[in-house]
This record gives sequence, C-alpha cells and structure tokens, in this order.
Amino acid sequence: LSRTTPPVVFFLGGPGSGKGTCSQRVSAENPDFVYFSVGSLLRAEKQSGSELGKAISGLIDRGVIVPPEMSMAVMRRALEAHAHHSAVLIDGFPRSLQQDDGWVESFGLPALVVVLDSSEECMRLRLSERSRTSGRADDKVSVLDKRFEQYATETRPVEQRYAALEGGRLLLTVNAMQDKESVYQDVKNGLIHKGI
Ligand code: UP5
Ligand code: MG
Repeated sequence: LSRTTPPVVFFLGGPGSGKGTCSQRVSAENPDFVYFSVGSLLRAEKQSGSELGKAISGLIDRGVIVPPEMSMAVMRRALEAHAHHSAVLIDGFPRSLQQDDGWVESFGLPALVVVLDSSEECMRLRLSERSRTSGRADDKVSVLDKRFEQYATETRPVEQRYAALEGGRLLLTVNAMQDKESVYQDVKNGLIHKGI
C-alpha cells in the first residue's frame, strides 16, 4: 500500500456504536471495497497463539489499546494482500493520535473519517445484549468501563483532529442511534457524496 492506492475510510465511534455492523454492510454491498476490523485482526492474532498474539491478548482482554507498532504490524500484513481494491474500509482505527500519526506518515490522509455518534447509554445497552453471544472477553461489564474510558481519552481526540482538519471536509458524523438501515443509508450517501 502506498499513497497512490485506493481511498481509505476510517470508521470511528465508541464501543458498540455500530462500526462493525455498518462498515461490513458497506463492504458486502460493494464487493470491490475491502473491509478490515483492526480489533478482529488483533483477536485473530491472539487466537493464533503467536508471540505477538500472547502480547496482544493481555491488553485487549482488559480493554486497553495495544501499542501502535503491534496494530500496524497486523494491519500492514492484511493490507498488502488487498492493494488492488477500489476502497479500503477500516473499522476501529486509528484508536489514538499516535496511531493516526503513524498511519498518516506511511499512507497519507484518509479520504473520509466516518464517526458513528451515539450516547454511552445506547452503546452499553447494545453491548450488554451482544455479550450474551459474542464470546468476547472484553464484553464483560467489568471491562466496559475501561473501553469507554479509552474511547474518551484516546480516540475522541482523533475524531476532533479530523473535525478541525481541512475545515471538517474529511469528517462525516452520523447519528448512530438510528436504526441500522438509516445509519447505513446516511453512511452510503456520505460515501457517494465524496465520490468513493
Ligand atoms: N447494533 C449495531 N448498530 C445498531 C443499530 N443502528 N441499532 C440497533 N442495534 C445496533 O454493534 C454492537 C451491537 O449493536 C451489535 O449487537 C449490533 O447488532 C448492534 P457493532 O457493530 O459490533 O459495534 P462496534 O462499534 O463494532 O463495537 P465493538 O464492540 O466492536 O467496538 P470496539 O471499538 O470496542 O471494539 P474493536 O473490536 O474495534 O476493538 C476491540 C479492542 O481491540 C480494543 O478495546 C483494543 O483493546 C483493541 N484495539 C487496539 O488496541 N487498537 C486498534 O486499532 C483497534 C482495536
Ligand atoms: Mg466491532
């Protein structure tokens, strides 16, 4: 992947805001768009039992953001196989200003940053529902507080950075408390508007 490769779209928003649900649907309806969940890539690395996976495991299970070099390593590997797609959708990244710096330095600015905006109450409700079947170690109530704290202190500043950059041209904020269909339509219209 280089600066000349397909437009990149980041999907940000709090835990349970619907990043995965919405970005996977965009990808499913546009097979030419490749989809990556950095969280899923990290969970897969953990399952693999590799040295890196062991290091990651202790962090994600506690809701802590992994060091940027670890997330960049799993993502770089995944991206290299998909450089021919017409757009790259990245779910749940960058998680911090430091990660964003690392990305922009290597690959340049994203074409669009979609922020799924939701109240914490709404997100908690969805996650407690999902926790019954997700099997995710970090869906435990005890870990949720940490995830919300990391979102507020580490990830919100990334959203604010893009809100301020180029007069907010790179940011698309969507009301994520609507039903799934409406959220999807708003995102889709935003992508079309951007020519993606
Ligand atoms: N749902 C979704 N949309 C809905 C709607 N509009 N109306 C009603 N229900 C809706 O959705 C959550 C639930 O809500 C689902 O049951 C869904 O059906 C329903 P989902 O699409 O799963 O939300 P999402 O935002 O993807 O929530 P997720 O829990 O995946 O968000 P997180 O940001 O917490 O998790 P992620 O997998 O991205 O990261 C996990 C961990 O990995 C992090 O905590 C961190 O430790 C690590 N990580 C890093 O260290 N670095 C990274 O760069 C990325 C991750
Ligand atoms: Mg997700």
